[in-house]
Amino acid sequence: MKHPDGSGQRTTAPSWLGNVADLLVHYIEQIGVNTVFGVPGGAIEPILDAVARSRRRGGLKLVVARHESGAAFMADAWSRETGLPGVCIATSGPGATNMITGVANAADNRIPLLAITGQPPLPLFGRHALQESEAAGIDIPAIYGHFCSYSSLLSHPDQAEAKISAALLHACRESRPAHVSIPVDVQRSLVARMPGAHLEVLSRPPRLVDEEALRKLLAILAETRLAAVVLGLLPSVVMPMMMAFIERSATPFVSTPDAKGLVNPGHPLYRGVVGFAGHQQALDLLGEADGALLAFGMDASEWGSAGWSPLLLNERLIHVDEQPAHLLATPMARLHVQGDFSSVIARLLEARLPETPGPERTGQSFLAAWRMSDLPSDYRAGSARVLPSMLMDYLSAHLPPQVRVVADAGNSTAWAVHRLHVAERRDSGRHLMAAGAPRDSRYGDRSWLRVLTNFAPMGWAIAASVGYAMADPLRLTLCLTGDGSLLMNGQEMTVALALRLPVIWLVLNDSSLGMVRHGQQLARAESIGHELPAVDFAAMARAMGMPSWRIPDLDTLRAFDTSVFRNLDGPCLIDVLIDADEVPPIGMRLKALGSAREPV
Ligand SMILES: Cc1ncc(C[n+]2csc(CCOP(=O)(O)OP(=O)(O)O)c2C)c(N)n1
Repeated sequence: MKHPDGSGQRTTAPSWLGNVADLLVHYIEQIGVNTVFGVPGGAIEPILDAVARSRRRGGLKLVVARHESGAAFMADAWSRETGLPGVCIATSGPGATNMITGVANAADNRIPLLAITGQPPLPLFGRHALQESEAAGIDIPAIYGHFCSYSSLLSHPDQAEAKISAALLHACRESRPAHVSIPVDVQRSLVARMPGAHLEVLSRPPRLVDEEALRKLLAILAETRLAAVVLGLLPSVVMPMMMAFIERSATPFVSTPDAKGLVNPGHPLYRGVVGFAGHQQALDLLGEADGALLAFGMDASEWGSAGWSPLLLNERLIHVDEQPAHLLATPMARLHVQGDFSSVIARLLEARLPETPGPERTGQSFLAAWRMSDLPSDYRAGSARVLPSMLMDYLSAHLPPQVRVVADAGNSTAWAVHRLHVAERRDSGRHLMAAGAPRDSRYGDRSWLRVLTNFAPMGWAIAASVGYAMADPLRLTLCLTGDGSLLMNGQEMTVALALRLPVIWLVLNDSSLGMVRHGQQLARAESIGHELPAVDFAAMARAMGMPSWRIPDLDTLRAFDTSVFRNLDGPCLIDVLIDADEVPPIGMRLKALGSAREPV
């Protein structure tokens, strides 16, 4: 058999021969991953060589980010879209430290990721080799070990199979990042054994259900009124069953901010978002209705629970989740049901629970109530600039079917969660399947809004949009971001340009760190540190080679040619100079920080 590096070196037995880097690539491919994200460097050259060999066979694609945190954000988004672990690669030293924010963000949001870093050759350890990154230098395995489910240095080629498969299994089974750091000489070492692990089968988390807890749940629901269903970030594949249960039991439901994209905002039983920038209507439902609250996939974080609202987190709560970490956050619940979502929901559907109609079940749908109450009063007449609220209404009206909106940390998330209501115009994901995308897409085709509820690093959405678009280039990705985030991470836009990915960057340009500015004002704190220079981002995008538009006022927005939203030919940028004074819906965050004045 030919050596995988194409050198012509031949061997008779064994029938597989490659180096440690080839073995790493083999296992990454085995679990179905076809794209890896990274930034090159000397200490990972053999891994890139192995990726190049894989590419020639039609295997892995390498997407080169501009900063390693961008590579991790891209891998994170790619994972959310495909349901497979994301893979990001950085060289030793500064490459590995740059990647930390992206991997930590994935850890805090429980996204499966394999982070790979390089090291100088083993014999140079302890001698101040350039970018030495183990115990005698900047100890990268130890640093990553603080937030990864697995972090290990491969100090001998014979460890490769055990450690690479352990890292991938940890990532997949625990839905968290895992990390391996591989010295460059170990990467090059030959492995003369057939790869023996079967990760394609073993990496799937078992579909277990706590049967006793499920029986208790069915018994409670047989005799207790179900007041509301709370939807957290569920795998999109279970949403049809979930909605069947909600509709059959005629139960009003709310969503957390990150699950808003799974829901049709016009559904007659939907009552809005409970959580950061959420809706009073959602809290009213939880507060007024007596009976059980049945929550699925809720992480009970600050942003995901309206600052741990007692209306949600109380003894009426029955919490169903696949992840023990989510359940640990609700010790006040009446019942925890740990188990695979589709199995639990299937059992609820089989049980045919009695419907207990109440007045709120016939109440007004979220969108209808929203149109009647919030809309007119929020507008501030007379501003020539575009109000962010108005921009959201404009986007709600003009965005095409199947759009995927990715909102950045800052006011973009607040406005999108509170005010962007893209109607149910999505398909069933058939176009994804036609394009050969993985079938069991976890958060894939059904979610139109992607936001973070944990960690929330500025600029995540800019790089994440590249990862989402790589996973599904047949759908428009619209990135809502702020000028501060763009100045922090805007370089990643050039990756989308190089790959001609259909991403629109829409900048809410207010010449300030808007969330900080408004937060200080609302809290009557000192006004400090939020000023940004007035930047023409449309000109910046043109300098990068990207089509762009600048929208300085309302009239220009009204005249804007919305066919741009249907162009899937490559990335472009829309720089909207917004009215910086409209107050964003961020009061809940201030309450949690303890800096809110009453009322916010
Ligand atoms: C990496 C990082 N640094 C700092 C923060 C704190 N922070 C949260 S929002 C924000 C301002 C964001 O400004 P911009 O991107 O312009 O968005 P805007 O709020 O104006 O829409 C800051 C500094 C953060 N979340 N992430």
